[in-house]
Amino acid sequence: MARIVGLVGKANVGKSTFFAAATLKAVDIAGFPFTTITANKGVAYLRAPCVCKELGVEDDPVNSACIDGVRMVPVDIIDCPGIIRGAHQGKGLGNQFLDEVRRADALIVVADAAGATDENGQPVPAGSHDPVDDVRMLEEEFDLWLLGILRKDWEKIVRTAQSRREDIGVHLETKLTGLGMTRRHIASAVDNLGLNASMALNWSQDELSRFVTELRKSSKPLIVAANKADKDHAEEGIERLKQAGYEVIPTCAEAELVLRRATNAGFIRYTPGDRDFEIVEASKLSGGQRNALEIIREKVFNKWGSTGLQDVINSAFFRLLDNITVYPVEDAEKLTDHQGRVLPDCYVVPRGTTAREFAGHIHTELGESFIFAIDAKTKKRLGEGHKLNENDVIQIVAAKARR
Ligand SMILES: Nc1nc2c(ncn2[C@@H]2O[C@H](COP(=O)(O)OP(=O)(O)O)[C@@H](O)[C@H]2O)c(=O)[nH]1
Ligand SMILES: [Mg+2]
Repeated sequence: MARIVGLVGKANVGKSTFFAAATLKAVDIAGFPFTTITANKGVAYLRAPCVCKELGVEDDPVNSACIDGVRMVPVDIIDCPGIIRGAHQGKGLGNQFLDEVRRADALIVVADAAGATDENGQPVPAGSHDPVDDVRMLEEEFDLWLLGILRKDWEKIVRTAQSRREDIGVHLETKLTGLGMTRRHIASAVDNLGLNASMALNWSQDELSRFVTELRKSSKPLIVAANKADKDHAEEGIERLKQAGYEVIPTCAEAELVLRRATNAGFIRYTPGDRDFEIVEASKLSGGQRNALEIIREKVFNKWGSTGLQDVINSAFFRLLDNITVYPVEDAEKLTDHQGRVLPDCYVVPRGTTAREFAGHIHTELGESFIFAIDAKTKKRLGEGHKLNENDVIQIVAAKARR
């Protein structure tokens, strides 16, 4: 429902460190029923202002956590295998890489901003490799792979569409659904390029290539995590990435991992996304630990404001995927579930989700037997087609009550 974000990039940029940090429970969350965790799929958390503040109530969260009015809401992310040149021909873990990426709805491209690793992830002097190349390689490999898939059946697809006088989108969609690409993505790619879909057989190789690139951009939007921002020469790399037109956020995955571990050990107080941390009991820390924390403060917080991880995750889910947070309740007056817990859950859903679709997200039966919804803030009745807004608190009234 909130869709999935994939962590991608070449070897040794810090993808696994990012994944470990992002999925390390920094908060206590009772249960999150609809997530299956596999080897490289995990639960990360979005940071959102909790509606409890706005409503002036004390909440009792279940599927998420509320830390001083900040909701940490679970979302799915996957750590994809490293990509190398030639991946589209199956080089390295190419096939595995593309199999993971096809599941992702948006990508966080982790890059080595310090430019201290070459194309294959081998160490080189800092500043000697341009991180822009790494993002480009990923885009190029993906595009070549997609082009290969499309070329295979291009004539057949286009001829079928033309003979039936149907839009190519209809036939392309069947071919591309497994890649997370829909008719909407196809149509927007055609439109953005000003191509004529009914003349698709006459598209030049160049037009087909540009179509593929546009399709990737609309179906797998990306943001760059300019990682290792704590290292020398990182500013240069970050500047280059920005100049190249990418949406870039400086990150320090390693620092975030240290901070979450220190939080869990009770050494510091820190909520992911905070712009500083507080040492709880300095006497508990060894000299080395205190030193490490001071370095993080100096090289990360004083320089960049935060570790950047939370900003990247939030940007991917809220901006790239245009999701909103919505709070389901079973009693719109008391704002509770059937156990009397106030604002128990917070869901991340695409903007434009209707009241009935939201009911279906909570429980299939609830969607099927939907009668109407109640906006707990205004107490107004909402019909099935009503589009929900950010931070709505919604009661679903259905024929078959959820047990
Ligand atoms: N200085 C610095 N090193 C980092 C950072 N993130 C990861 N690393 C280091 O980079 C190396 C590669 O990290 P890893 O997560 O295994 O990269 P992956 O191959 O992309 O999954 C490891 O030695 C990490 O400790 C960071 O933000 N700053
Ligand atoms: Mg890794």
